[in-house]
Formats: sequence, C-alpha cells, structure tokens
Amino acid sequence: MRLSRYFLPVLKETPADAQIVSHRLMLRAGMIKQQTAGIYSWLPLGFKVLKNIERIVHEEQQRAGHIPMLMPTIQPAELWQESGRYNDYGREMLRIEDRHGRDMLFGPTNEEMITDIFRSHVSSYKDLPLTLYHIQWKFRDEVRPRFGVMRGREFYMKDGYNFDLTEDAALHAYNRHLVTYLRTYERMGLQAIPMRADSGAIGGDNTHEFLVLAETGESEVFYDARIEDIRLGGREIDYDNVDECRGVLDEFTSLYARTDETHEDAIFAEVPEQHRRSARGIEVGQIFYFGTKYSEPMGATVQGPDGKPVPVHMGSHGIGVSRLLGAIIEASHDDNGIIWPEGVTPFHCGIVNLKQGDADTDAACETLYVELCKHGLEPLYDDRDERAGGKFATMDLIGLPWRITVGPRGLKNGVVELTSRKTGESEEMSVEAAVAKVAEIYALHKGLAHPEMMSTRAFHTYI
Ligand code: P5A
Repeated sequence: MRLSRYFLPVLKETPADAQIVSHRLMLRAGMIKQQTAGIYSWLPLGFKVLKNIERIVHEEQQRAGHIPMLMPTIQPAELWQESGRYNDYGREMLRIEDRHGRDMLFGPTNEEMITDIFRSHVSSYKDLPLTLYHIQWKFRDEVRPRFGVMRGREFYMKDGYNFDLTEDAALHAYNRHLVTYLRTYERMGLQAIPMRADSGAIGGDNTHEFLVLAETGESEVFYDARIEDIRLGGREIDYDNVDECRGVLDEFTSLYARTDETHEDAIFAEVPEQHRRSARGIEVGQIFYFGTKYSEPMGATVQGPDGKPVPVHMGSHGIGVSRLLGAIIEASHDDNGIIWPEGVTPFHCGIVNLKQGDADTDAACETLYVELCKHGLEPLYDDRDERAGGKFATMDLIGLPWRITVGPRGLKNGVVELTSRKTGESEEMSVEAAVAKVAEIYALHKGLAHPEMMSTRAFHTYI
C-alpha cells in the first residue's frame, strides 16, 4: 500500500476523553472511530489488525479440529425463554421488537442458538464429539462501556461450543480449548494466564479466564509469580490425546492463579511470600464446562450406545477478538506509539522515502516495494511529500515492526537502513539484503500456521 493512496487519519493531538494508552493510540493511529458509547467503526488500519487476529484464531481452532460456521447477530426471544435466560440476562441484553410485534434480541452470546442447531440435526452419539464455532459481533448493553474496544457494547467475539456424550469427553474438550487458547495468545505475542474464575451468566462450575497482566486491566487477580515463567512455546500437541491436553492444563493451572471472584486468602497464604502477587489483568478469553445446563431444558439429546436418549454435555469457549487489539497495545507500546508483534501487524514493513522526487531514491523505494510484495509481504510505503521527521513519527505511531529508510546519502554507498521498531536498532544493508531479511523474519510466522489449512482455498474464504 502506498500511503499517499491509503486512508490513515492519524490525529496530532491526544484525544482528551481516552483514559488508557491503548485507546489513545488506537484513536491517534486512525484505527477506530467512536460512533456512540461503546460502538466503533473500524477504520482501514484497525480493520487490518482485527482481521489478522481473527485469522490466527481461525487457524488455531481449525488446527484442533473445531469447525467454523456463522450464526446471525439477531436472535428470536423464544430460544432464550426455553433455556430460562431471557429474564435472567437482565438489562445487558438489547431487546428488539420486529414489525410483527415479535420479541427479538441482539445476541450477547449463542449457547441457545447452537443448542437449537444441534438438536435439529444431531441425534446419535456416533456424531460426537463435535465442536462448532463462529466469530461474530455481539452486543451487551454494558453499564460502563469504556476504554475503547476494551469494553465495548458491540464487540467481536470468537465463541465455540462443544458437544460430547459424557462429562469426561466434555472435559477433554475443555482442556483442548485451553491449549488452543494458549497457542493463540502466544502467536499474538501475548502471555495470557489461565485463572480460576466465576462463570456468571453462562453457568457451570468449571471455568477459567485468560488474563493478560496490565495495570490498566479491569480485573483484580492473585497469582503465584512462578506461573509467569511457563510458556507453551513451539511444542506440538496432539489434540486427540486426552492425557497430553490434560497435562498442559495441569501444568498451567496447578500454581495459584485466580480472579478476585474466586480468590481465597487462606489458600493464597500457602504460596511462598516471595512468589505472591496481586495485580490487574485484561480478560481476553474464558472457557466453560456447564454439562447439561442448556441441553436438558432445550431437549438436545442423542441416542446413546444403549439406545436410550441422553442430554449432551456441553461447554462454551470465548475469545475477545476486538478486545485483543487493546490488550496487545497495552502490552506492547512506548512513548512514540504502538509496537505491533509480527504475528498481527497491519503491514509487515514500512518504507520511508527521505527524498521524494529524487530519481534514485524513488527507484530504490519502488524496487523494495515490488520485491517485498513478490515475497507475499505487504509493505506500507510512505511516498508522501513530507518531511522525514513527520514520516518517522507516523511510522512509530502506527507501530510496524520493521522500517526501511531510503535516502540519497545511503544509496550513494549502496545501502538502505533497516530499523527494528522494538529495539530502535538500525542496520545498513543493500536493498536485496533488506528484502531477504524481512522475508526471512516473516517466513517464521507463516510456519506457525497449519500447512494443510494454509494450502486449502476453503480456508482463505473465512478471512
Ligand atoms: C463463551 C463463549 C461467553 O460469552 N459464551 C460463548 C461464553 N464468555 S464471556 O466471558 O462472557 O465472553 C468471552 C470473551 O469476550 C470478551 N468480552 C468483551 N470484549 C469487549 N467488550 C465487551 N463488553 C466484552 N464482554 C466480553 C472477553 O474477552 C471475554 O473473555
């Protein structure tokens, strides 16, 4: 993309009403525009990051064999009356009446709808296990929408639902989801710690929230600091292996880590004092096992091996896709702006032309642009007739991990400058070497996607 042809409405001034850094930076970098309280338009740069996050979520879900689909945003009230949640959900639910006087609602979550789909089409235990998921807009009329996309009223969520014959099988689905979530967040450059939590309006006793530690986080958390040293890393997990998934859950949940709703002083006191931490965190996901809470009242049964009908065991699993943009920025920024992790960056590399109109400089920039594109990369070329200082400030603000600076002086010696946004370190090298280096960096990230999925056309239609 050439910046002269892009739509990047960066703000010079810091918006006065944005209280936390991620909200300020998203507004300043021209990523979002508030339309009304808790409802945002996603401007091109923000939209690109949102889609990148979504892509990683899809890849990791499909790696585990979970099946993508799409349910509508508007739901009929009847389904919620069947489960008993229509009244329970309270004022957070946006209720709508259509022209025929029928009660509808803007979905805050989809347990009822997926249970309805399941009961219409699945009748035998032989069709289990099954996990369906979608990524769709939700609406919750939050009392205090704030911090930009962090607590929106309209927000984008991945929600997945598992159907299993037995409690044990459903607990394996729970553990499997925990592993997929750990992988997902790590690919986004985040450490999200699973913590015991409260199940709230979704239900069930078994639930973990995933928290990214941040001073601006809305959740109060208590944990054993040694948990911060545990990473999933590059290990390959066999998602069908019950013991292996259970092992990861045990590893990540045996140290004390709880949100304030489930925190118990007496148990926390057993953690050696030097490891005890109380902090704040951003909840970027939550997984639930709730047994037959929905399947029983809604009649979602299958014929078991003995021919008798049994209600299926279910769980649901959510990732705050739009909230993740805020969480990533809270975790990765400096005084000059955002620092995108390579996995989610809106453009792979910036190209700054220090002397627009100079034939050699323009030509070198064009070569860089074309060669990077040939490697399947998307550079953002600042080809505007602007001062160098302004171009650097924009690049730093929007946070591309790599910048190539091209000027007549360097070109005389046959070099351009490759700079890391994160470390600020620069290296001089030829145009060819710069292209090769950037391509090599991102080749690593492509390798993280499942090779079979990346090669199927079907996969690309989801994003
Ligand atoms: C799990 C999926 C559920 O709704 N039903 C389907 C379950 N869980 S949850 O914890 O309530 O939400 C899942 C994740 O969505 C994000 N989230 C939000 N993001 C932005 N603004 C909001 N108002 C908001 N509410 C929830 C969180 O990341 C949460 O973990």
